[in-house]
Amino acid sequence: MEEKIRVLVAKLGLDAHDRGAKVIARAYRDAGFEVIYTGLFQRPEAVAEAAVQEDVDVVAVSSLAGAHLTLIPELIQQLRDRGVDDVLILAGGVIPEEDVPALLAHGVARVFGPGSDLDEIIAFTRENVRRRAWS
Ligand code: B12
Repeated sequence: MEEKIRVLVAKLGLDAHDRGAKVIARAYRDAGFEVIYTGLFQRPEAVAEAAVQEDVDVVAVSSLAGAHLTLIPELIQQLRDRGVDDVLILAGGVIPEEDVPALLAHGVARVFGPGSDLDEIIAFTRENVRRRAWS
């Protein structure tokens, strides 16, 4: 049987908007992924640690409170510090277009803004996840 893709849906910092994260978590679950949700108000270190402990294939960060340019690069650094360089990192939420290039340069694979189509998110994730089992 094919192994399920494991996704960590994460909320960082003081951002209390959790609807989008829950919508994304449900969409992944309905599509057959294994989903772990961090809950609100997590520090980048805690999310990186959870990604290691849960051995996830995807870290999916939802950000709506404007701290994406600080907290997402910090999370990516924390992942690198733990030797994690093969997970697919996705971001979504209220992220201005002009901030997207900086996030991509840090290693985010794609940013999905408000109104993003859930099927497209699922398809993108499936196509771009780098399964360790396959390498
Ligand atoms: C509902 C809401 C709230 C609710 C949140 C309830 C909850 N439990 O989530 C409440 C009332 C609590 C709230 C509070 C605040 N809010 Co508010 N809120 C909103 C609002 C109106 C809608 C957000 C929402 O739920 N959308 C529905 C979900 C389903 O959509 P979504 O999250 O965008 O998700 C979609 C995509 O973005 C994407 N996606 C999202 N995350 C991810 C992650 C991944 C990995 C992927 C692939 C895709 C993805 O997929 C989803 C489906 O398409 C937005 C305005 C807006 N238009 O976005 C403001 C907004 C986000 N809030 C804002 C603000 C300023 C605040 C407050 C600071 C207000 C205040 N002065 O108190 C507080 C902050 C509280 C805090 N500590 O964070 C600003 C943020 C501005 C910014 N980023 O700089 C916004 C943009 C309003 C505005 N135009 O000013 N808010």
